[in-house]
Amino acid sequence: MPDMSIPPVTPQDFGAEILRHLKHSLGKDESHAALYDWRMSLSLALRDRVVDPWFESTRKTYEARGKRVYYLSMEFLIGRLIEDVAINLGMEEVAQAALAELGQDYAKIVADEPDAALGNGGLGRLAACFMDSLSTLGIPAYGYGIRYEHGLFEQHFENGAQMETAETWLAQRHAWEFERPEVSYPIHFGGHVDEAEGSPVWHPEETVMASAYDTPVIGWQGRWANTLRLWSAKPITAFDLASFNRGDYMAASAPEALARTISRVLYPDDTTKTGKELRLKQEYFFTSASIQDLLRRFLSEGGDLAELADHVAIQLNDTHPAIAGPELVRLLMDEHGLDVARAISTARRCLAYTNHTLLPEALERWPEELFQSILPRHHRIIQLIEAAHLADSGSAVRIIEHGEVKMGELAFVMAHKVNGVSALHSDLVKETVFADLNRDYPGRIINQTNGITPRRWLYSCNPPLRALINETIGTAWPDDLQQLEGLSAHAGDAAFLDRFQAAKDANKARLADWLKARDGVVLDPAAMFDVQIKRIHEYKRQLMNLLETIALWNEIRENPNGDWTPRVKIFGGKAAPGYVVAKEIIHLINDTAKLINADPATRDLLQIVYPENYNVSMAEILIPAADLSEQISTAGKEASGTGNMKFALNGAPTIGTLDGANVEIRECVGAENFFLFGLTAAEVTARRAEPNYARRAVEASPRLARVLKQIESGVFSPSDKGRYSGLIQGLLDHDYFLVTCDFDSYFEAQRRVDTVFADQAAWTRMAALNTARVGWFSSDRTITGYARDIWTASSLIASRSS
Ligand code: DL6
Repeated sequence: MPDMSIPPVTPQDFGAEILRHLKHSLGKDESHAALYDWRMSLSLALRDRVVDPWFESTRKTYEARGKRVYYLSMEFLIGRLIEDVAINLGMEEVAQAALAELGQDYAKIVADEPDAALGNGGLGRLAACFMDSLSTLGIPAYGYGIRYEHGLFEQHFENGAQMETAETWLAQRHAWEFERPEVSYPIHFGGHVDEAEGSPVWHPEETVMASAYDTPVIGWQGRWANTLRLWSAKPITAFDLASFNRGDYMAASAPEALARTISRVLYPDDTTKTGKELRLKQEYFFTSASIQDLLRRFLSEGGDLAELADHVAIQLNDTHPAIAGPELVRLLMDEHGLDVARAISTARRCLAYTNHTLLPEALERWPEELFQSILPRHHRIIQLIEAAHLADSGSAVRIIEHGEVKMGELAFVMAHKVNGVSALHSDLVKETVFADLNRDYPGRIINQTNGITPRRWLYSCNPPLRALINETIGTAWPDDLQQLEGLSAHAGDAAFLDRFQAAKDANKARLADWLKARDGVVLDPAAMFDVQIKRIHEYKRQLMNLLETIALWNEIRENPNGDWTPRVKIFGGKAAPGYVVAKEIIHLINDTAKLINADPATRDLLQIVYPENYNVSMAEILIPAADLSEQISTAGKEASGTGNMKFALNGAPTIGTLDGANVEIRECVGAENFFLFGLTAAEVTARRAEPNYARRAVEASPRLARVLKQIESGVFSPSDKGRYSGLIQGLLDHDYFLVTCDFDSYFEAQRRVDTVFADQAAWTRMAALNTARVGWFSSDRTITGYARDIWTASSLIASRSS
């Protein structure tokens, strides 16, 4: 039962609330209102209903004087919020009916909302799911991040090649946030540190203000609401009047432009570093503001710094906020007079760090010179932290080494717990990147397998399946997802399976309609929808998927009367603008699609579709419609994956390697309901040690050799025959991600998929068992684990005890 009851409202009354906003907030009457006006009025009317539970949650938190969780993340990939809020408030039907009575189309209004794309991919979307779960579970929490003016770039294809343009979600007013001009903190950069008097004084060269914007995050049934506080950079003086009066208008606006640069753009590159100095400034900017803010809150409640860790849990989402350790130590020492040992131990008891990748290029390291020039005081503090760490633990691992500041090591040393994001990944964290630190600090590394919020990733995005589940096992599953296991008992029931398939078919039809309306692309809903959506990266191996597609095309052409399973291969995802190989892969997919989709011999059996500008909202349409989930990364490289969980939950069996959370998904759904292929992580390492492994794999596979030759010789790029010769030579010379070695095994697994798919009853049963058995992957379970094992934080909802 909801802990805080939301007053029920009739469609008529809610309609009146929408009209009130239309008139008083938007200044429009019904006859002149545009789609934007209706969307804003609906959003504001919904937001109004979040405010009371939000205040009530804050009041209870103050009263309880318990622990607050602070989740620091450079990225929150939120997506749209209208549907999310309506569903969590239990108001979806009321909102639909209210708008219908006003002659408006709810679905059209929902679709008009821009995606808040303040993240690159998995890490940012995980942070958004965690915020949803923290509120659902009633754990007092703040999410802290950056209010980027421009979220992740928009992707367009020009003759098949990716082009990027700036994303503009804030071009229109953002309905959900509350600006807090009174909550702002100075953030300093550069300058020097004066140690002459014994107590160091930082004389910065540059200062900007971090200004807060709050978005309430409402949990399931409106029973709790936490805050997502995003920081925007502002100048200390908005405008240089003297320059203006001299006629130098550029100089007059320079302070504002400079400050705003810091929160202007989300870095579109989650694995390589660009714009080093600005990126470091962004990291320090939001981390410092967040630490200042949480300290102010703690002290304003009369807190004693000796007890800080009893009230404050700070989770670092990757190394991006790793400067939190030195910043907290700085504030405790320089502003509150703690000695260095106490400052470090206090900070460490508050801090924990989540590692999301083993890719060496994504483990942040800053050139020491650059670091010192921007954060001179922190540089000195890191030296103190390093000295304490070396002395106390006997470790030989340095934080500053070879002229670099190593943020992974810094985050590790300053955290009382470090976690990986799947069982396999956490083991590999222990064995590889942090092997020495794991030995020096036994027990510090733990695992918390990722999860996804079932509210967005089933309840909201898949209405037909939601309805079937409600009818079959009742309505208590959205915040107790393991209840889905109750569906297993129906997996032998033909009538249930027919309805399960009907739900899938309805989602496929919805996708087909959407794509036709958006891109003019026509899909055959009877074909298998085989979907790979994620960032484009060599380790995720979209290229292997494409090679298999071409091999299949060859074989269909050779045997056109064979018993083929019609397939639509759907790709979605963006490449970092500077990632040349990933962009080549996109181009190749589009070039191949052009040729294959036009081939009359195979057209009814094989189609490639790559809708541009993949984002959260597109995922919400694609995932429920997928028959098959492609999770085919090189084993040992995908830390967890969360898309894999979303597909399985929506009844799409996985074709995948033993990588990341695939391993645990397979254990849950059963090996017989998962299409496994490929080398294991240990075999990958061993294979890399063999000479010429790629060329040997190609020699052993005539099917693969033929495909590579076709691409290299320009079959798919007739106007520029050499376009892909570098890509193919690269594969033969240094196929680091073992596309060539796993190809045959993948091709065979796809044929097993074909066979099962042809037996519709068997396939639907497998799909239904996937849905039934992945309840464990709810982010509520993950957050319960963090609360128990890392934060020792409790739920303040009466019936819960996380
Ligand atoms: O933990 C969330 C997500 C994982 O599911 C993915 O497997 C992993 O690739 C992703 N990692 C990143 C790391 N980027 N950096 N730095 O996004 O995290």
